[in-house]
Amino acid sequence: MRYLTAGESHGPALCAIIEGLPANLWLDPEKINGDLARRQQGYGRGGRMKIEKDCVEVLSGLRFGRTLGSPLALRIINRDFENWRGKMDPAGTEPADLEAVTRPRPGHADLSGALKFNLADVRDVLERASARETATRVAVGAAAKALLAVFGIQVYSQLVAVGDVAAKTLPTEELVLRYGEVEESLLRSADKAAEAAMIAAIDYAKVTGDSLGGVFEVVVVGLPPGLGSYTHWDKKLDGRLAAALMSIQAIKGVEVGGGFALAALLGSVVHDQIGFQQGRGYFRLTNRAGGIEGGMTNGEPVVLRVAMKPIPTLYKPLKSVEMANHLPFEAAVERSDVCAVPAAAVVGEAVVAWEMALALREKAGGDSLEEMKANMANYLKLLAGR
Ligand code: EPS
Repeated sequence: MRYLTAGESHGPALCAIIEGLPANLWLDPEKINGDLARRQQGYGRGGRMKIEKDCVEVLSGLRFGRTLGSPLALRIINRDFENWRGKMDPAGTEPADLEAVTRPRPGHADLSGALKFNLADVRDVLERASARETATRVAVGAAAKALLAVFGIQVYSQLVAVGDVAAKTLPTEELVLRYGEVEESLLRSADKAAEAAMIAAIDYAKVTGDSLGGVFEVVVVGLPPGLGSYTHWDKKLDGRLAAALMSIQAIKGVEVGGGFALAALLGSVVHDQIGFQQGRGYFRLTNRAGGIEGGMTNGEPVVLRVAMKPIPTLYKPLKSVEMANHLPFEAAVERSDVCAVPAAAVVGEAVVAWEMALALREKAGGDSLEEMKANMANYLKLLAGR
């Protein structure tokens, strides 16, 4: 199973092609739209989100809501393209008065991208480097979630911090039970006091022309043991999840389970002790490993924490160099998000869902959902006898 995405932020549309979903999976485009809407929410977004109302069109691979086993093609229209006609048209002649962007913004792909691809107009870089691209990844992730749901696997997210304001996160079992509170929160946090403090921090950053990052958590429950593998470096699930999360724009760090904090502790207080119960099988007494040992799921919930840097597009100017004459200038912008950590959490769910679905496809194989289910049932039967 694999996917590709294409699309510029202010071009006509974003697209994705997913190949390798099993046949006979029910996929509701409205459910995909639900996740697209969740990504657009969150306190701290800028003016662009008032223009867009992301909506997926399924162009192939689906017949009356059921996958055919053929590639699924998805399209999300950029409503803002109407405002960029004459500047972002894929065809036609470049207008003589087209203004090139030659002032790279610190913290963006602008400068390195323009040098790497030998592009004179930084817009050629920033249009694709933009986090707008994450809309396609959320659509792809929603398809992966539909597959996971058939096998009782669910993906959740919550915020851990915005800037230096930390929230009390819900432990996994409570997160599942009280997820409605997280979903209703403007900052994906059930901690009301922290939510208010986070909003105040974002408001302050906004009036001072600044931006804020933060930390979010992605949790996956209902996983069988044995997804991923210890046998080779590129099969290790923790590595694959970290790579997927690090590939989201502005992400600077990923922790699995206890993460960096475990490095300071003694082994005897870190490792999750093993228990066994008839009917339940093997389990861990704690979950500091975050559900992954030896690059494989161990049957406990997978818990990942992800750090996002502050958005680099700032109203407050930062020093940069004009590429036309190498003279210094102060980079500032007209429109930006102040904080997009809640949106990034939804994107995090999507890329994690994809990696989990991939690992599940590797384990259960099959060309149809029925074949996949039978293979999975057989594996679970085998586990029940161990
Ligand atoms: C982004 C800049 C802003 C964000 C955008 C990501 O867009 P614009 O330049 O049009 O104001 O709104 O995010 C999205 C459009 C989105 O859908 O999340 C950037 O430079 O990365």
